[in-house]
Amino acid sequence: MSEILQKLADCIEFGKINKAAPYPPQMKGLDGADEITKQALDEGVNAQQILTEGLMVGMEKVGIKFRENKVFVPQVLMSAKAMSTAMIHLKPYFLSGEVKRKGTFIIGTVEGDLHDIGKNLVIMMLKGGGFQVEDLGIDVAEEKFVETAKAGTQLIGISALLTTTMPSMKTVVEALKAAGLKDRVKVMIGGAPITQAYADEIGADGYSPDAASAVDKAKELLEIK
Ligand code: B1M
Repeated sequence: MSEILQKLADCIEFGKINKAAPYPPQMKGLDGADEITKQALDEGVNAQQILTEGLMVGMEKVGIKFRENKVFVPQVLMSAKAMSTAMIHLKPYFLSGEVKRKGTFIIGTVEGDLHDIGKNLVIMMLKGGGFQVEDLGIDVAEEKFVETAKAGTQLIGISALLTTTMPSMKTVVEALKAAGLKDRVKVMIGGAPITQAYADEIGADGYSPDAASAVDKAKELLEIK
């Protein structure tokens, strides 16, 4: 990994948002995710590389430390904030795709689940891919998905990061069926614990493992070339 991407991964791992941030104490006065992302883009590093070889690497490390109880929620929140700050700089690069509207897409994180970094990345990629996206946010109840779908959408995206909130995806699919919307509206699901087998099990129309392939899957589901 290049030195700048390694620095960026460290900023995410240790939750260094920007130069002014006093946290973490050992990185006080140093550039943070904000400045280093800008610098990497200025130096011509590709936005996709910054995301996958810098930001995601740092977040993966935080995830491991979190699982092993080596860091706790406050530290992970600082990492999430550092990642979101960096993503602001990447947004224009992922949005610079086609401007033509390909279809409408509503997306949210399931009820009980507050994770939104992955969902926000999927939104960026979809917008860049030409979709019009409405973000319902986090902790979205099934009624909200159904009500918004009634107003007219072709595709609903549901994200879940917790094994305990995954079952709410099934609740949404069933609520759409009960409302008579399932034939008109396709459902795509994703998130770290989600698999194609789970999508098949709950009757979702599609699954994608990451934000980039979410665009291809959305096009496939809506039969867009
Ligand atoms: Co949470 N957390 N967390 N957390 N957290 C995980 C998910 C966990 C795996 C950590 C661990 O133990 N290693 C674990 C879940 C274990 C499990 O369910 N088996 C966990 C836990 C336990 C918890 C709490 C319960 C902790 C606690 O309070 N004791 C709590 C739950 C809160 C709640 O939701 N009710 C909690 C809280 C938090 C924070 C708030 C501190 C923070 C979230 C901040 C935020 O999102 N704004 C947080 C974070 C940051 C994580 C980790 C470290 C990172 C998640 C992330 O952002 N990854 C995570 C560990 C990990 O995943 N390594 C963890 C980066 C992101 C780009 O990837 O979201 O997977 P991801 O998205 C990918 C794909 O999955 C896919 O595309 C994205 C880009 O490629 N994708 C889709 C996602 N959605 C998609 C939708 C699609 C298609 C693709 O179509 C619609």
